[in-house]
Amino acid sequence: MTSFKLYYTPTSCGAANFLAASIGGLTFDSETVDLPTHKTKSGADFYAINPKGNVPTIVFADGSILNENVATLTFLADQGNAGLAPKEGTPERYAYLNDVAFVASELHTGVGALFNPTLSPEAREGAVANALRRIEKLMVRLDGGKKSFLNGKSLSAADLYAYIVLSWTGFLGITLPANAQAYFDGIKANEHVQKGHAAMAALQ
Ligand SMILES: N[C@@H](CCC(=O)N[C@@H](CS)C(=O)NCC(=O)O)C(=O)O
Repeated sequence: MTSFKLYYTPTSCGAANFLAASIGGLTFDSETVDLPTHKTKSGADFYAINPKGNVPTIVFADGSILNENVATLTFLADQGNAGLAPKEGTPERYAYLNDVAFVASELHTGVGALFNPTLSPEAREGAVANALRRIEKLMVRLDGGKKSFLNGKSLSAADLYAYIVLSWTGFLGITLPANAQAYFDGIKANEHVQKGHAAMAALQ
């Protein structure tokens, strides 16, 4: 197995990567980052590790990094043993990439935009409506809530990512539609997800 170190925070999108690595049974080094100051827990300048300053960041033994969720989650899923991404070259693989790219480009950006403290009340209203539209699109993929997982069968790295993004609505005071809340609750209650959270909590 490739050795690597994961930089993350317990509530950001980086957490989905910790869960994917942990659920996949990977042995890995990790460190949390304080995003407002861009300092790692041990006090290092995070910009010196990743010039973009964002988590997730995976640093490999040769010093190279990955720091986009589509790539990091897929790498972790492929390295692990939990079937969090389908095999390369299969139709299921492209469907998985379609899901993880949707979460990154639409769901994450739509919900994440609400953390901007400079939004005027009008702009915030528009941003909430936009985030809810993107959550609705997620629910279309989940057949309105009939499916418990994006691929209709089993937990994938795309579900872990969507789950973490949906968790932000709690901090933001946004009420999820009932079907999205049920999807979120189902992923949260998943035994593998629970174990992943416990492994993360043990490190804090
Ligand atoms: N383009 C990246 C964005 C990742 C991202 O937005 N990370 C956030 C946490 S959820 C972050 O690190 N924000 C702090 C910063 O960018 O300085 C991706 O899609 O993976």
